[in-house]
Amino acid sequence: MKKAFITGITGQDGSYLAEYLLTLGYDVHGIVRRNSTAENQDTRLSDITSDITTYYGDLLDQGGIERLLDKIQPDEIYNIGAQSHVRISFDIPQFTVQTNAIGVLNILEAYRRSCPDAKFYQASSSEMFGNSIDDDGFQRETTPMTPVSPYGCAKLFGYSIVRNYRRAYGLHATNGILFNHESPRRGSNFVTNKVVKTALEIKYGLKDKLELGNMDAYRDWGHSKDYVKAMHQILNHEVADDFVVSTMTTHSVRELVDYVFTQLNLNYKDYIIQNPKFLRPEELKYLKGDSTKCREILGWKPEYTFESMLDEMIEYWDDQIRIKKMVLEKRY
Ligand code: F7E
Repeated sequence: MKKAFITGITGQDGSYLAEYLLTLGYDVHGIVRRNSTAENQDTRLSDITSDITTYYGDLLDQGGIERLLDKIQPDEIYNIGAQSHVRISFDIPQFTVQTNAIGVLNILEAYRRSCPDAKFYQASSSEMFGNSIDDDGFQRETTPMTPVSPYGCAKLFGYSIVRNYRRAYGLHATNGILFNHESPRRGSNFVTNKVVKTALEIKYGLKDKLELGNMDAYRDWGHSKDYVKAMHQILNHEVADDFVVSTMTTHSVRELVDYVFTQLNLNYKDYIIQNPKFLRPEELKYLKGDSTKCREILGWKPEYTFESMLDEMIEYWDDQIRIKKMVLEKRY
């Protein structure tokens, strides 16, 4: 039975990855950060809590990670834990860099010393490209990386140190350069889930407006369930390498909003308010990833489209908001 160790196991990607690895027969271990309210911390893992082993741990605590890797001796390590919100990285830049850059170095050092024969996956991000675009309108593995946020700068360090450790120490250390990926498990302060959840609240009369930042940014949005399968394939490729994972299509935030509101028979123009609070000091304007390398070498391709991914989120939030409305009506 193969053993996997996952940081960020309580998050969107970590929870889907844990579920996927269980279906493949893995023994799944992961770390959870200590929080004063333990309740709700592992809600995304509620279906599998008895099938996995979790430990308290933190990417900033290199000694703790090393002791765990020593004890577990995993075959595969997935470093998905991070401060993952780009706008918030402008509010808490030092914490973001500690976690997303030094945290990667911490786990790499622990891996190198405790279980160097394991395979390692680093959650790298399309945010590392910043506003670089190749002449054909895509970003790919060879596109220059010029990040425009503390988050992107920290992720670029993580990506680079993984490549450095791969070459310097002969480790099987890989990077997945993942473009945006969403699901009903996405935090509701990311734009997809914020739009879907608020649109449903508007539909059920619980809210009357949606406040957004820049609606003219473009993103290449896929589904997290497709992307965790790519993580597993990247890590298990015989040669440690770096791969872009994307849908190869792009949509603006405005198109996203229009699609969701139209599905609910609403006109978004009646409800949107622009709030500068949600703008970023420097914005990444356009992402469209070329994942040809991943598709040709690993045989990966996404099953969800932009529309089917959003339809699933709409269905999920429709149930949640209907229940919330019923509870509120009973209470008052
Ligand atoms: O923003 C615009 C915002 O926060 C998408 C993370 O997973 O993907 C994600 O980062 C776009 C941006 O994701 C609001 O300005 C407008 O242009 O959903 P987001 P992100 O920043 O692209 C990358 C690949 C990662 O690696 C990250 O970890 O939507 N936008 N109005 C807004 N965004 C938010 N959050 N809230 C708004 O009100």
